[in-house]
Amino acid sequence: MMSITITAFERSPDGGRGLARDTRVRWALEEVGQPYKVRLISFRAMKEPAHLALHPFGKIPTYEEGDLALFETGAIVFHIAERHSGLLPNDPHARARAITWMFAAVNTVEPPILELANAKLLEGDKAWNKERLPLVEERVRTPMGQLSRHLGDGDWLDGAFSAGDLMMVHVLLRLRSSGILDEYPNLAAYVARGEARPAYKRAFAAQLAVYKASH
Ligand code: GTB
Repeated sequence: MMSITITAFERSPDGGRGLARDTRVRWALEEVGQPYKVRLISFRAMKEPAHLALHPFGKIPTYEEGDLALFETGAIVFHIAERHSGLLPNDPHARARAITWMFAAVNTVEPPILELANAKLLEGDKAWNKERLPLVEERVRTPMGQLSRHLGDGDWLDGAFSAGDLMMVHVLLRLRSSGILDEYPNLAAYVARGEARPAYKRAFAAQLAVYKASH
């Protein structure tokens, strides 16, 4: 097995809460038991040619394994899940459904959550923000209510824990500080179930160590 190197923020703006997107890649690697190295990148270096050659959009994380270089956490976690056992079921239909949940996490649930984060972080000082924010929050609550109904009293989205749950839990974590996650007790418990996994704990501790070293 080739050695794996990912990139992460040199100084994460998330306060060490594991919200930057390297955490989901760390988590996937921990779930399948693959060791990895981390190259820390400054915001400036992220926009320079060397990093842009790895990540055309100038972001973290990236994933390097031999002469393979990947970006986009959905694709990286999918790659990890395909090459190692533990993150995708073997049954072809169950596997396709788990992959569907990975896409649902990044394509349906994450966009309104990001929009809410942006509305708070980047547009908080705009005169129209107070009027717009409730609309943005409602666009988060709609898929949250639907996801909550789908999950019901299940532990995971489709049977056993999969890469779909890994992506979804990490996407939902970003909502916790808004209070909206706790409006859906079964989703809050679902996220807590993800955070209780030993692999998540190792990933969280590793990103926290980077944060502490930089602050
Ligand atoms: N779709 C891409 C993926 O999933 O890989 C998105 C990658 C992405 O947006 N990366 C962010 C980045 O590099 C880091 S995670 N941003 C730097 C830039 O664009 O210049 C985003 C993030 C930032 C801060 C917090 N936080 O403070 O809580 C959480 C998440």
